[in-house]
Amino acid sequence: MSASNTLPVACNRDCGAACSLVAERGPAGTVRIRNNPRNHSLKIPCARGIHAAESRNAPDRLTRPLVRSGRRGSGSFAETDWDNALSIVARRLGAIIDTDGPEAIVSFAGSGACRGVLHNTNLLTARFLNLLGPVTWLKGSYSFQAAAFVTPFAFGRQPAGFDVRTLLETRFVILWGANISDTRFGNETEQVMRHIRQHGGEVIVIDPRRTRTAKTLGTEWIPIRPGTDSAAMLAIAWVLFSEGLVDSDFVATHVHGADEVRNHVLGAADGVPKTPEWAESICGIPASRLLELARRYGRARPAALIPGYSIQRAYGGEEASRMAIALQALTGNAGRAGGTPGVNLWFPPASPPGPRVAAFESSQPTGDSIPKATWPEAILARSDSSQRLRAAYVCGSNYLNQGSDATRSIAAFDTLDFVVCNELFLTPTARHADVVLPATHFLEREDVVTAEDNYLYYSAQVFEPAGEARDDFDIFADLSRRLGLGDAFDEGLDKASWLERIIAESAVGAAGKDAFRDSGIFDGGDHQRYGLAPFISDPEAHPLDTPSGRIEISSESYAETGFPAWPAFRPAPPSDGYPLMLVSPHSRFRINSTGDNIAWVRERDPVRLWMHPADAEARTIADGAEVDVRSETGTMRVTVSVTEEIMPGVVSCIQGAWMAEDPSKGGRADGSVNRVTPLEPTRPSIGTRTHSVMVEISPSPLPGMPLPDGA
Ligand SMILES: Nc1nc2c(c(=O)[nH]1)N[C@H]1C(S)=C(S)[C@@H](COP(=O)(O)OP(=O)(O)OC[C@H]3O[C@@H](n4cnc5c(=O)[nH]c(N)nc54)[C@H](O)[C@@H]3O)O[C@H]1N2
Ligand SMILES: Nc1nc2c(c(=O)[nH]1)N[C@H]1C(S)=C(S)[C@@H](COP(=O)(O)OP(=O)(O)OC[C@H]3O[C@@H](n4cnc5c(=O)[nH]c(N)nc54)[C@H](O)[C@@H]3O)O[C@H]1N2
Ligand SMILES: [Mo]
Repeated sequence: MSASNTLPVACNRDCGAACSLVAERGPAGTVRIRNNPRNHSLKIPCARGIHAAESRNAPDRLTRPLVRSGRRGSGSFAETDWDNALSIVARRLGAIIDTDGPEAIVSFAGSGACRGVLHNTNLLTARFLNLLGPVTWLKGSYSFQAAAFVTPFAFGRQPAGFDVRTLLETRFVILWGANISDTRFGNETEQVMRHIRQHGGEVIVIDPRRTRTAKTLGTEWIPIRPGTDSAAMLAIAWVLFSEGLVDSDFVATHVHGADEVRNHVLGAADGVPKTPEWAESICGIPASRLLELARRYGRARPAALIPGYSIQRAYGGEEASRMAIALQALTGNAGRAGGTPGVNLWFPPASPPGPRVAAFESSQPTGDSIPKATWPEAILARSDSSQRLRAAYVCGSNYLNQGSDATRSIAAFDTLDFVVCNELFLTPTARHADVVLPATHFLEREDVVTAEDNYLYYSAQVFEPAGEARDDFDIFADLSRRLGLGDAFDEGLDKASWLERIIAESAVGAAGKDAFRDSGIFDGGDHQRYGLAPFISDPEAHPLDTPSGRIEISSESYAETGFPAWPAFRPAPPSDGYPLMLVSPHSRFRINSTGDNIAWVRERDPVRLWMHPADAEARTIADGAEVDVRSETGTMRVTVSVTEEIMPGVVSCIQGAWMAEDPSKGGRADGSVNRVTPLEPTRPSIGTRTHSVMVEISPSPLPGMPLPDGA
């Protein structure tokens, strides 16, 4: 650990940003974190990075290995030493491999520390488990499964991402289900939007909630019913086609499938023109407002349409992602400076490459996969067969809390013989493990951190590990040796040597390493990257690797999935008796469930169910009351906030609250929303659809009473 009192660090969390910060050590072990003064002026870190020491120093950090001593999930554990804990893990995993093969082990790696080059919970877990053989892994993404699935049909493998600085001169932006002032999508986006607004631009926010983005950056808030974005977008396309607002020159040279989309939009195919009136009854936006928005959008040159991930974490979310791309292609904005291709701002599957950085190598596990969105079903389906899955390795994730249908998730874990979890805290998932191994916080280790934009960051070690906590790297290296794999995991090099090597082989280079360690920042230079640029400038010389070589807004290949070639609105299946729609967005102060146990976070973002006054009155529910939220899947109890910042007919509860220990035994209103979200995915991508859940809400019978069955 360096002796200096001011050290560069970089936030290693999963928001698409990666912020360079400096940590100043003060008297008596105090540490103050602030923005790195050498950052570009557009870069603003968020409260989670500035307050990272709150989680490092949290009183409930795990400091010793734990071995379960009571029923699974009961929270009864005995502390033990590392030698004993690791020998149990090695013995249990080894025995399962001997009898059932590595296939019986499931990797539950996750995004807890996902931006580190060395200390990366996804990569380290994959590297270790790969050494055991073809283990089973979870395929797909909770974040952007539908978007990642459909985007290659439109753009092929060409990166379609872009730097947000390309939008500085843009004066018309639609943030479609994108709450960027909370969820960030890079650390420049908020400032770029502020700049656009200050220079007279329009920033339109389409969201069922009047978010902080709508309030502080938006010039207009348009509420929309969740899961109906593709209907509103189709109506906008209807106006574009009907009023001559399609950029026919761009379409003629760069776009495939515009005729099919037009036929669908005008109703030639099914006899239903997708007019603003048609859309109004579905999405709740008045037809006149849609018409007027479409005209302004169609005439603005350039216009940036920026979807959030929310619109595709919904039933039929694939088609919302496809329509966002189609609109930007039809208006020529995909090819115009300051326009966008209609993909998300933070889009790992399609980001243009950043600075070269050597990897601590690890491929995806080579065994079979099960879809991430529906993993409990896959485990339960096999539980009585010869292919029974027997063990889970959890690292950097809180799957029991974050996957849909918590009851099924717990039931699935209960069929496993052995669960091991590397964690900083006793999360609901860790509580269901047999062995819990205390892991370090990112401020307790040195790393190189990657961003989605064109930078690399250096993160120094600021604190000693809490108690006996160890780096995941060391845990896996030790386990590998105990499993007879020698130094296959670390190749005989320690962490410091790996980092030297990684930095030397990166764009930083051996010559630049001292400056990098000193400033914390390596600038890749070009911040006007636009992944589609070569194709846009010369589509004949640089065709996309789609079948037509062009942007395919209707796709014959997509039709092979069983859904229409063109994007079409797909309503969520009816759910009798559950009239309200629930969304579960991401909290400003947490990262998913990370931070829910931190007092600092809880004070700032208490878990509340937002409900419109009209919906509350109809159910005689008062502000501050405890309510039961019921879906076909389950029940959760939560405190209500009656507010006009959500549209009628929709309720909202931020995701990520930890499930209380045993809610059936009495009443803590934990607001853990995945008690009510269904496992039935959106298709064909098999993605989660946590933003289109039908619920009914009633006052809790008596505060503190047990929840009804199915909770
Ligand atoms: N502060 C913070 N930032 C984060 C995260 C975090 O947990 N906290 N998580 C990170 C991760 S892992 C991800 S994947 C991203 C998630 O990014 P998103 O998926 O974009 O984030 P959400 O908060 O789920 O939704 C964004 C907004 O969409 C609205 N919304 C919900 N459903 C719909 C809909 O059907 N249509 C429309 N138009 N709007 C809808 C919500 O009210 C919310 O305000 O954020 C990343 N950034
Ligand atoms: N209802 C609903 N559910 C959702 C969503 C939604 O919008 N609505 N969003 C979904 C999305 S987009 C995502 S990405 C998932 C995220 O779900 P998860 O991937 O489970 O992410 P987190 O909840 O942040 O849990 C990460 C855990 O990693 C731990 N951790 C942090 N650093 C380290 C480390 O260095 N080592 C180890 N071993 N552990 C570490 C943290 O303590 C934390 O418990 O949730 C999904 N769930
Ligand atoms: Mo995510």
